[in-house]
Amino acid sequence: MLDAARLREDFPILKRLVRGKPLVYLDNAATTQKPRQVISALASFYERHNANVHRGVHTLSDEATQLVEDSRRKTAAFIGAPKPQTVIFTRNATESINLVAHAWGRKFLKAGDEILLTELEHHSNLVPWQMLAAEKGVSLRFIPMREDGTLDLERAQALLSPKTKLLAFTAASNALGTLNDVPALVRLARGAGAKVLVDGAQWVPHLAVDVRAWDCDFLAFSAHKMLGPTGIGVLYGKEDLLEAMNPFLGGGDMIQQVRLEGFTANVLPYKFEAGTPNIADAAAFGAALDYLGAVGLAAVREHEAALVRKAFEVLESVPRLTIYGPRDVSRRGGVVSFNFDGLHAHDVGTALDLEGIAVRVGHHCCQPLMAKLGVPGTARASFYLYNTEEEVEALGRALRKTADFFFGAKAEAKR
Ligand code: 7TS
Repeated sequence: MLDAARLREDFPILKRLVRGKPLVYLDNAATTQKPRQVISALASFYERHNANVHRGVHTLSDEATQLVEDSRRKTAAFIGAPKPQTVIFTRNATESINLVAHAWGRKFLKAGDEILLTELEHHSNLVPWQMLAAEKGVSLRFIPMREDGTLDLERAQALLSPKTKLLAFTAASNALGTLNDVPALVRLARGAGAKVLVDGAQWVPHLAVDVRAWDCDFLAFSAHKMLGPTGIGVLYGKEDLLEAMNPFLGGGDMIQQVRLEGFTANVLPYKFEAGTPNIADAAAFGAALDYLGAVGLAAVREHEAALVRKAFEVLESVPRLTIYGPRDVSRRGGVVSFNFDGLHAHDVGTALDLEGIAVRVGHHCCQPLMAKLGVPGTARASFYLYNTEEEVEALGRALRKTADFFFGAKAEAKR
């Protein structure tokens, strides 16, 4: 069991007041707060080790290089990657996916090929493929979402064919919390001979992952959603695929040799890391991985599942509230999306902010998913290891107050 009260001591921002009330931070799917261990690692980099990497023979440059490579090794261990050089540091999950679209998609896909996506995708795992499709004459197809927010895997089978070159899907939905059956989806793709990209932005921070067990070809995620700094993302790829791909951006560090007539690309992972990388944040990401590793993802998952169960209990007693996504807690992560009948999600978000409660409102960068639900947006509470049952109760109280304010006595009548 995880001791959230003790962990909270590590997060200075959680002591903040917002509008005179203790901050209740329930926007973790957007970004998570940072423990002082990560903040200190960042400060310590600039105070003690700051230099550029891979360039100098001097001590500071060596130390900076070591710190980045330590983080790379920790990242590889965290996701079960066989070798550190199969871990590429990018800016975020979005850039990781774009890297694959450019460096793999442009080289290996041709007109008439198909990419299979799902209706659950974040725009980050949709728009890059739309751009590639427009450029290369590739077609996009979509695994439909059922009414409960889960994927229709029977339809997936029918959508796969020898034309399908890639299945790209999110492991966990940021908008509804749905946890997809990753092994089943990978098996389906393999049956058609397609490569697999998993968008792990909402999975890797919360549930254990082993890329060898999943047998995915690519995995993308962001450090800032897992206690780490902004500006660092990860792309894991199978080594032979990364070797076969073209470089992404051109410039310093990604080359082995340059002549006026051309260049030879560097070895992995540097082939995909052009220019001065985000050294400080990569170094501090190591501290986030240490922190999560010490808490343990099994405990994080158990804690979030308990918070979601509590959220259902509390929210189901709020009048005129619709909750979206699977009802079965084993099929969802720590995300609960909801709407009041006849109220715009922005009004709900503003009412909650008055109580010091931070949630995200809107389409959550999933406009096609919202269109399928028939709503412009939702309000979304998303949990992490430092959230508590008391905070879920505070959310429930604030929502009941909102219902009273907007619906008055009518609210009770409609229950
Ligand atoms: N994929 C999923 C499933 C996501 O939830 C997000 C960010 C991304 C990709 C992109 O991550 P980024 O770090 O590159 O921006 N999701 C959210 C969200 O739900 N609210 O804010 C950002």
